Amino acid sequence: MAQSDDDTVRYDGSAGGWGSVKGMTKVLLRERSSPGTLDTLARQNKAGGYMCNSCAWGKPAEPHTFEFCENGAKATIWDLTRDRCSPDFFKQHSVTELRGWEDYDLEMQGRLTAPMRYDAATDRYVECSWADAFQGIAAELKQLDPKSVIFYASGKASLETSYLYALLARAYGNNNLPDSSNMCHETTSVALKESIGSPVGTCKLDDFEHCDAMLYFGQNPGTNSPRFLHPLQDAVKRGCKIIVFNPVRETGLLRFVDPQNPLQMATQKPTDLAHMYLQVRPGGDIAAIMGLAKHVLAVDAKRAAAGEPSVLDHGFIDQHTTGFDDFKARVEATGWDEIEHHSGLKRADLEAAADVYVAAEKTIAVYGMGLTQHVHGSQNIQTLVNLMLMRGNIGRQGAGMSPVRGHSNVQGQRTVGISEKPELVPLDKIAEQFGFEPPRDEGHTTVTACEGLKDGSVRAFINLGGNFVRAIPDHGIIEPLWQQQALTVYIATKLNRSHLVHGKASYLLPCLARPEEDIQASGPQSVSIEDSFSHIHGSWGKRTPASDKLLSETAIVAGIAEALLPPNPKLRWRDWTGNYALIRDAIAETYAEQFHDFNERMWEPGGFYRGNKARERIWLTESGKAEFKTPTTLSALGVGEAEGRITLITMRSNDQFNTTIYGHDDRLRGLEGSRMILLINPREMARRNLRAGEMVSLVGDAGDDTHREVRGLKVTPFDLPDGCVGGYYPETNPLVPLWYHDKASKTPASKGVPVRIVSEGGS
Ligand SMILES: Nc1nc2c(c(=O)[nH]1)N[C@H]1C(S)=C(S)[C@@H](COP(=O)(O)OP(=O)(O)OC[C@H]3O[C@@H](n4cnc5c(=O)[nH]c(N)nc54)[C@H](O)[C@@H]3O)O[C@H]1N2
Ligand SMILES: Nc1nc2c(c(=O)[nH]1)N[C@H]1C(S)=C(S)[C@@H](COP(=O)(O)OP(=O)(O)OC[C@H]3O[C@@H](n4cnc5c(=O)[nH]c(N)nc54)[C@H](O)[C@@H]3O)O[C@H]1N2
Ligand SMILES: [Mo]
Repeated sequence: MAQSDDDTVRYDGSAGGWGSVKGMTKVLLRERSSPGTLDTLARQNKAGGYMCNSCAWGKPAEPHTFEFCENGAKATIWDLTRDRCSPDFFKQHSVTELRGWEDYDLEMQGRLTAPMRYDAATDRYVECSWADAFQGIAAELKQLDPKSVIFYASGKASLETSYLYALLARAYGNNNLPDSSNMCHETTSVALKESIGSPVGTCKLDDFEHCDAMLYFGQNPGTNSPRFLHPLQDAVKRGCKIIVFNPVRETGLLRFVDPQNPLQMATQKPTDLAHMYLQVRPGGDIAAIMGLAKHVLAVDAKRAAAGEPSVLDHGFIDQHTTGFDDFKARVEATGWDEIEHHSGLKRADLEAAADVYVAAEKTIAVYGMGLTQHVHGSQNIQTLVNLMLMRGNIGRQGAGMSPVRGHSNVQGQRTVGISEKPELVPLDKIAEQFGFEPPRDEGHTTVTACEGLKDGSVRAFINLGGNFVRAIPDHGIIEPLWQQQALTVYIATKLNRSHLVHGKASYLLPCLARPEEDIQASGPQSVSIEDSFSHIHGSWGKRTPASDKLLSETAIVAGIAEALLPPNPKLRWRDWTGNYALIRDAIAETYAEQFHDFNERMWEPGGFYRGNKARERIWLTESGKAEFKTPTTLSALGVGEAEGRITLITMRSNDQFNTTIYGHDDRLRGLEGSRMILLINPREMARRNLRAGEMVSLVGDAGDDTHREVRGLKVTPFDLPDGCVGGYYPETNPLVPLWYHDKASKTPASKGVPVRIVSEGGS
């Protein structure tokens, strides 16, 4: 930790370097990881090896000696702990008692070891057989209206499991297949699809070897995708310029010391990453991008007057796009004063950034939750697409849109059918392939599923991983409603809070983790996942399972399906469980163009590419062209300014994976020891008469009549723009209203939450 000149807390070190080695070692020692963990790490993310269970960053065909990062290692070590949360543990602790524990302490109990059902008489989870679990779940589900049951997935389970899970929901009778993506990159799936006809990014990993500039919005690679730091460093060394738009000065975008480079480790002299770092106000990106576009047009006009070549790609715009004239008119009509006001950035800085964009022949736009988690998140993304289209920066090497996905297989789950949107799934093909009529009506998203809990129409929740109740907005309101359900089923590796606020009947079904060996009737099984760049990789688990009572996620899904559904010779649950290659054959039949020869191709180094039409400039949009979408607002926030109101960004620390908290530090931001903090700049502190160390509450200020509050936050001076504060997810989730989400995709607006600060007195 360091105190800067203006007394804000910050980190003076670099991303990577010895800090990352220490961070990893700390978890390695504390987690008492089992012998062989280091072997597993050595195989991580390499062809024929094990694909990390952490983030979805690409896996290069020519990997580094160690193709894992501090946080990927933490995730693997976390899975391979020697600690066990066995049925004995539940004999000692009632569920009501455990509900009083901290989330951190729950997961620290270690791996779940045996299937359990909730016993109301003793208020305990008690061990049961797998057969009893499957029969019990099926009996409950048969009594319910299929439309009242949700099949949620957190984006980790393999393509094989996910495909079966989606079939299970549809054969049972619904499209209620929301996924963690509904809180994450659903904005991308909707906005990119509308604009360029692709729900996923258009880049491949090797595009980063060819780009001249990156426009880098709201994504934090140092913590959330640290293996990205290598391509970023290589790009900068080649002369590529990275322009960052982020309210927080994230260390991972400023300085990197490559832990695999002995010389750099010895000298600890970092590579400076960002060429310009623009601390945009939260929700100010549309305005910032309009500013960039405005300067591009101004430069173009100047060049035209001087008889010089245009900086716009007119050939591309004419042949491949619609809507340019409208967008251009809006940009020209937008004043610099509005742009500066909403973005919080200076005209001169935006012009300098646009000059870099104009000078670059090839540009990649990178983004994450800073763009997707806003009320006008779709417009954030679509305005960025517009800027890229102006210079033909989509559909050629070294250029394109690069959303950085979260969970390790979240994109893949959508690819193979986990989707509440029937139009995204080849339902006719499924009907033909499996001889049942899949439902055609729209299923529930995460947000509408919560609304269903509120109005009582949702009666049961099957959870393929995740910690739904902690991850969602308004969790203080949803938690009690969750408990009124007839049934909750949790397929999980470790205990978490969602398991303890169960429905009337509840089952806790422990599964193998991805690094573990999965032996079925035909022998050891491999699985597959899709990374952020639409490449599919095989993954072998080799480690001895945490308990001999664990089943694979695939076997659990098939077990429920077999007990629940009427016999259908085409739904070969038992054969599929016995041999996952047969599931891959079924996937290859449903998605022939993308997954042909799946079983062979999945072992290609670097994975196989399933293709993306937008990359070939074939636009699967309504107009058949790439569409410029004129934004209707300059602010991505859902409410305007008001006296006392301030915007909260909910953040991830370097010591967490979503709701899993590894520790209470946030090394790369220089923060230590507590997650109950409120980050705020000294100017805002002075304006609001706040002292460093003082305890405050945050109170929701979204303008509805629901009271939302989080107490006990310690005021911590931090370098942020005016008008905003930072707090951690999931602790501050009770402040995010359920209805406060992206207009088009319903992704909760977790980066632009309106709140007020209330002093608690004392410090
Ligand atoms: N170690 C670790 N790795 C992870 C995860 C984890 O929790 N821990 N989570 C995984 C998952 S599921 C996901 S989705 C990804 C998430 O990875 P990211 O997309 O990086 O998500 P966040 O860290 O939530 O926020 C990203 C950045 O947005 C910035 N930001 C906030 N508001 C704005 C804004 O209005 N505009 C701009 N331009 N920037 C803004 C924040 O300061 C932050 O640096 O990471 C994945 N990887
Ligand atoms: N305020 C706010 N809210 C947010 C966000 C934010 O930035 N701000 N981010 C959102 C985002 S991007 C996401 S993706 C969601 C995350 O929401 P979820 O995906 O639902 O949550 P996780 O915390 O990733 O789930 C952790 C649990 O998954 C289980 N688990 C871990 N590994 C495995 C496995 O291999 N198999 C199975 N079956 N289970 C496993 C463990 O029991 C663990 O406790 O949260 C969202 N919520
Ligand atoms: Mo995510």
